Amino acid sequence: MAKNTLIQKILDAHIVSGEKKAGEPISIQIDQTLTQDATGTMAYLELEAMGVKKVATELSVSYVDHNMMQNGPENRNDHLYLQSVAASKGVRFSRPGNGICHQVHLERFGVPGKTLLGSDSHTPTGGGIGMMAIGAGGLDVALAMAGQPFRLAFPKIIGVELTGRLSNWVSAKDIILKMLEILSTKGNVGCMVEYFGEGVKTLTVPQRATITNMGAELGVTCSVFPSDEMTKEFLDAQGRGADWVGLSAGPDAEYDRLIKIDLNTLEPLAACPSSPDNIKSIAALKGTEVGQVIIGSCTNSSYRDLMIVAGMLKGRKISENVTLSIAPGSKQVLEMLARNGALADIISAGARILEAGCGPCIGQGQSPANDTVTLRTFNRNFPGRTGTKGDQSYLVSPETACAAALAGYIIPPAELGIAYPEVENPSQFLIDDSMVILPPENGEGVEIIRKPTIGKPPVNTPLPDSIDGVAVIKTPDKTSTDDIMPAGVHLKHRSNIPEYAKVVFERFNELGKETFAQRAAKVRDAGKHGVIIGRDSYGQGSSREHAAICPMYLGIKVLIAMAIERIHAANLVNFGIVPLTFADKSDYDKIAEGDSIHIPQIREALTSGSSITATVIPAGGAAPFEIKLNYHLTDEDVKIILAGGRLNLK
Ligand code: MIC
Ligand code: SF4
Repeated sequence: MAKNTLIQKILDAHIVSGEKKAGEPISIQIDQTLTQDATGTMAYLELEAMGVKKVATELSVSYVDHNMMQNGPENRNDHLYLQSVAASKGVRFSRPGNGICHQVHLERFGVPGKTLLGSDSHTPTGGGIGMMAIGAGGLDVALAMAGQPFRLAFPKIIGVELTGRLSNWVSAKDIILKMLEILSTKGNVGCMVEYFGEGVKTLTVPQRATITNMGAELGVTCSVFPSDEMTKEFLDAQGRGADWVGLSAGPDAEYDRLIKIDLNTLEPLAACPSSPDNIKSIAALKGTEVGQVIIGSCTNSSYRDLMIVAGMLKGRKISENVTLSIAPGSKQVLEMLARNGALADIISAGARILEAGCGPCIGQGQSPANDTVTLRTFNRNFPGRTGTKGDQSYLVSPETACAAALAGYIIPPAELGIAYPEVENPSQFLIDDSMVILPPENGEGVEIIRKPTIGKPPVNTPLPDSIDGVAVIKTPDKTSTDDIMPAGVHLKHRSNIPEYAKVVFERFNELGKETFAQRAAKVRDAGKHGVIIGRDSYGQGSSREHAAICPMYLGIKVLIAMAIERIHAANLVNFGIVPLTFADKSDYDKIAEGDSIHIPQIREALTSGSSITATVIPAGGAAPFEIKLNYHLTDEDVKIILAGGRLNLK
């Protein structure tokens, strides 16, 4: 049992209810929230539906960073809604062009020791500055803005002791890729990670943030670094020294699990297609031809990262066979590079400069050609996320990415034969918050702008007494929320559920056959209940609650999987879909798409906490059989599910 950890200290300062024992339900007070535009429109529509007049948090910021292509009116309609609703509810609004929510929040708003809840799975980036920063669905963030505590399970705490120092050309990204090799993306639900040890002192805040950012890929709730002299230096340079407090674990801290990483022994790594935990060394991949390199995303687009890249590119040209695109993390980063001349070195080398935002990371342009290797400094390489079917996307450090852009193939950056660029931590960042619009003291008179593509949050019906279900789809291991609700060209429909619901599970649709949406709607219109059958680690990846809302809209009532990831499970509950798991994992193999699944008296079972047995009637005519199902729901979860979702509970 963990004791005297930093995570426990922060939890102690914020706990509202519950028992401090791993796995037990607790609730914590949330100090700050963040939303981004792709999840934010729904979150604020939900906040409005709850009748909230003004947010109750210390600080809430609404960012625009995902939907910026403005291909058609939808994106700008979203921005106008977000800007006006922010003014009306007391939320700060970070305008398009100001940067990626996690990068900007770290620079301008993060405070050590505070809690941050964000409607984006990479909110844990804030752990780099010593925050307890957690990703959640939009509805949970709306509830936090309304002043309600956030519900989670008391974590198992994984301690990671860092010793030594990174060698030149080895990057913070390689530390988190090492963690992914050790822990994988599966089986870490309910854990939090705490970094400590001598090696921590050698890492700057942006480097720490790269590591906490990709904790999301481990599936842990959050990752936290201590707040030390490095943190103070960063906050001082951001003109926010007054926000600093020192924070660390007790000298006798104990962890539920201990991992040790000697930074001296690390080498450049890559997450190979198509999972962030498919790790190989760059040395082993040497010589692989590369067609595209992109540097950016909330993982690796800080001033430090792009200065290293600029130093590598200075006076050189990129390979003829590669395109190199660079998306800076924030206006602060971009403007500093522009003013100190580094941007000129980048442009001169042949890079294509994108605006400060998520861009290609969420499939907004820059899809690679077919059968081409793309090297990205991003955090996710789920199949098709680039916008190209069958993509070969590798996740690497900025150093490794830039080396490949120069060479045309994968090469350990140290072997390029160029000097390692020394980058000084700025003693003063460029501070200009003019792109963050402050809300008026009293926003009641503000008119909320609703263009025609701004819909309403759909509401579910209460859970029926029994499930008369049909298995509409059976999905493989690690089905991600990108598989459930694709982003890319469909991202602009986030505020329009009937439109977006047409592409649920698009990746699994087969040409010439009925789509998932059509099959689910048929089941629903026949008065039956849609069931999804999932495998291990179902719902990994993004926090998008659309992965619950759109299936719900199509009549899905139950998910049965081997294991369900934390944020997605919470989103299912919030929208009244029952998350169940197989008691015997081998039952997964016995069920086929189209089978009937009957769960008698499900309401009664959930209410009394008794076990659930379902009867499966195979569509092929084989004999019916029974399967046992488990669930891990709090009393509050059951109340929400019975009502058909949180919005039905007044
Ligand atoms: C992502 O990286 O997948 C996203 C887009 O940032 C999502 C949020 C979303 O789907 O809008 C996330 O990580 O939560
Ligand atoms: Fe944006 Fe990509 Fe970060 Fe998600 S992971 S917030 S899409 S940059």
